[in-house]
Amino acid sequence: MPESSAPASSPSAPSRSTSLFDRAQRHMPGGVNSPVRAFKAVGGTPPFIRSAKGAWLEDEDGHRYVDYVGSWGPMILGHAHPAVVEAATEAVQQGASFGAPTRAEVELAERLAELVPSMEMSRLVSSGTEAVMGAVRAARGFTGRDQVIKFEGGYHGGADYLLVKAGSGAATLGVPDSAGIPAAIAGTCTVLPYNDLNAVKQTLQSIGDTVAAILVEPVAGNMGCIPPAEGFLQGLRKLCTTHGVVLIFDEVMTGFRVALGGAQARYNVTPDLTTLGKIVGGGFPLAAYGGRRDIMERVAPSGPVYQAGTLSGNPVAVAAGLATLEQLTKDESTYAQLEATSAQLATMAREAAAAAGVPVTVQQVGAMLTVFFTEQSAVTNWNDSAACNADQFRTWHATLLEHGIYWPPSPFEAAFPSLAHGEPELTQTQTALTAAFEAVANMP
Ligand code: KE4
Repeated sequence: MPESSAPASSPSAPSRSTSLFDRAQRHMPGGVNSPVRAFKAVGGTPPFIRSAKGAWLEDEDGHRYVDYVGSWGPMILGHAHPAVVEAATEAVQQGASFGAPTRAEVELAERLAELVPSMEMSRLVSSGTEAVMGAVRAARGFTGRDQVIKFEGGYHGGADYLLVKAGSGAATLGVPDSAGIPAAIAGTCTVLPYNDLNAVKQTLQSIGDTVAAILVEPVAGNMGCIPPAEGFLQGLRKLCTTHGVVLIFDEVMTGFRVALGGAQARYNVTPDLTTLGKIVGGGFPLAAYGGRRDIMERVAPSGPVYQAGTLSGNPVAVAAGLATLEQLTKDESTYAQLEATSAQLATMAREAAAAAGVPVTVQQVGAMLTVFFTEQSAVTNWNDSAACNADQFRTWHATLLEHGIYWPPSPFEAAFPSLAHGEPELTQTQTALTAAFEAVANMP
């Protein structure tokens, strides 16, 4: 990360982020283009980021932060990785977008089928939301059924019928059931408690012949990091097969993060369809859905399930995605390194909390983790996560930020270490964690 170049604003003048946030709120809802960025859950002015490199962000006032948001997951290599910058630069010089088939899209579809074998066929889109919408529509078209089962606290993007008891920013802002969703649409979604296999079994026994799909985050990340209970994913697989329901793993967050082949590889459970996003685009607008050939062949133009997109398979985004996957697959030790860094961070948080006498539960799977402010020994579902101490999280987050650590600004998110996080970053993080937990311990 280059040394900060901006002259720090004088203590009395408002920071540049403050001035920009004031301007932003005049012309953008909440001053942001995605709600969680507004720091509503933690308060204060969100730093406006000017640049990033490796594990570091720099804001408009020249403040530098160790970044654990990583653009909400995509930046697993670290920011501005040379191979990704080179690939995207070369691609854009050949033209930004053609709206026509390209070689690179074929190469990425082949790569996805190789790295995620359940994705025999795939369709590229521009966001995780689109990928989930495409997968659900394919499942509905394939089964001729309407109902979708999701889990409370699960977040799958902005499709109307899925913004029901949703996690992530929707939960953060207290609108898990968004306004603007017609009851008839919301009624096509059945919401069950995460990790409750009996609830799924009973629901399928009563309405199974109306259920097109079960949509699940195989490791929950949008109510904090919550691993699947022993046998949960395997049980979903068995129940879906029994009832002719399409099992959709939403791996937009977990794909290439909890293992090279995603959660389905880590837990050895094969879904019928998978959605990918974030990492697969290397920070560019690219996502994908795919899976069983007999389902995906129903998608237009080979079948009657329509789905389209002007920028789907965008050549610059595909080049960045291919370069990212190449970096993730070139070294046998990549995922051991990610796991070790994340486990070290989790241990540091547990130790700092214990030293300050603050009860927390830290849950980590692969390169994602969450610090829950709770005395419970495990957080297994939305109710557990929602019961955590939001005030303590707020104080903790603000202190981390003061000490140059940019942690996800919501208790209902996961933190994302990258391959660029090394000893210098962890050392600064350890110091900040000590201060942050002491601040919590000293709360009135
Ligand atoms: P996008 O439409 O934001 O690309 O993807 C939606 C989505 C789908 N599925 C899962 C499991 C996801 O986590 C997401 C988006 N994740 C949030 C962060 N938890 C995006 C950040 C934001 O909303 O600004």
